[in-house]
Amino acid sequence: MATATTIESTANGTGAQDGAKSLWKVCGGDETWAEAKARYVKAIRQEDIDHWHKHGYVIIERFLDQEELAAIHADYQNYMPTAEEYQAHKRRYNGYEGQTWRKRGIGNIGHIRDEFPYDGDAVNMVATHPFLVAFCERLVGHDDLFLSHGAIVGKYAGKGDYDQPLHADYSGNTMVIPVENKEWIDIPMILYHSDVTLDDGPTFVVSQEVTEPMNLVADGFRFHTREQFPELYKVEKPAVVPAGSALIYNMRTFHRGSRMYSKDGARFTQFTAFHVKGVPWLGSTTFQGNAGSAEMDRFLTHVSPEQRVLVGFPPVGHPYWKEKDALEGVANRYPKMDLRPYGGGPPKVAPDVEVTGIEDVSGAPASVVKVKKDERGGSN
Ligand SMILES: O=C(O)CCC(=O)C(=O)O
Ligand SMILES: [Fe+2]
Repeated sequence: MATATTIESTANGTGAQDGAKSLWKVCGGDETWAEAKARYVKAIRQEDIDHWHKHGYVIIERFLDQEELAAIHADYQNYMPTAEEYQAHKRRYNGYEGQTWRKRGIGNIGHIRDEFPYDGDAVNMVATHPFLVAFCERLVGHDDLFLSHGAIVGKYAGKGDYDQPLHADYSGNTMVIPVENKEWIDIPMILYHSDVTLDDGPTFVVSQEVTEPMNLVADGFRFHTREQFPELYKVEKPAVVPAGSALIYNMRTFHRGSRMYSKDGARFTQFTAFHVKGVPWLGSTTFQGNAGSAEMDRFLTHVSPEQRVLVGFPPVGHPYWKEKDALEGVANRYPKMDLRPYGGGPPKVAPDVEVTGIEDVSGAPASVVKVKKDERGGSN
């Protein structure tokens, strides 16, 4: 079992657990995005911002509350087994990797991974959680951000060896190397949806106070092994955290996944990142290619206009909405979307009405065809 000192715990939760509103009450309509973000802005502590600047990472404990976590776990079950299901049906799941495209020929590494967006409001909302967005806005000093990626990951005791060498994450996220200039920054995060003890394969992190003087980002290698850099492994610290916490780090921050020692546990995490908009070498993903999927339709119709902007939707007030057919066409494409903020009309159909749409092979108009859920087409 690992024995390193854990990252110092600062009781820095967002107050969400004190009865404040859960995030999907935001989309439920009793709080606007701006109000929710303002609430979370107040929860940001200067010492956490300072910690991130000094060390290249910060742990925020319990930014999610129990209600949010319960809904997140329910969504995960659409994509991957619980720890108990995995233990009871190992043969069924042993080769299963999830539906991620991010395999890059590295073979089965034991975890299960699925990419954003999802058929699940909780995991969709967490990827663009107002606290995370507010925190990144504070780090960069403006709100011109874009979601870089989102992924849900399950690691299961016995399914794989999750021990990694120390690395920075940039190699799969940019074609160049991340520089120190924060004008061009991509800010990665790991969200822990289950408790992480030393036995559950905590993420280990090394302070940039140690790594920056060594110039490790510029040496051309992703992985920095224990044999080559024993001094780094002496000062790495494990992120031992309660469920609902986040590790917010930097593409120059050295960290690693570690071995699971528990006999039957599972560790559920979500990887997200936000990058400064308009910088072509930042961000691993564009989400325009997800357009027309049931998952993207679900995300777009259930979130606020501000969250849509994070994945590449035109903002409120943009000249796009004045173009001929724009409002009408988008309303027909997404009959559940409220286009009033853009100058259009209210939703054409109620949220619980099942509709097919432009991707439907029958070619039926989006707003009039009712189908059973399991017959649903790819897009509203
Ligand atoms: O799962 C973890 O704790 C970290 C994994 C990681 O750093 C990676 O896969 O790049
Ligand atoms: Fe990593």
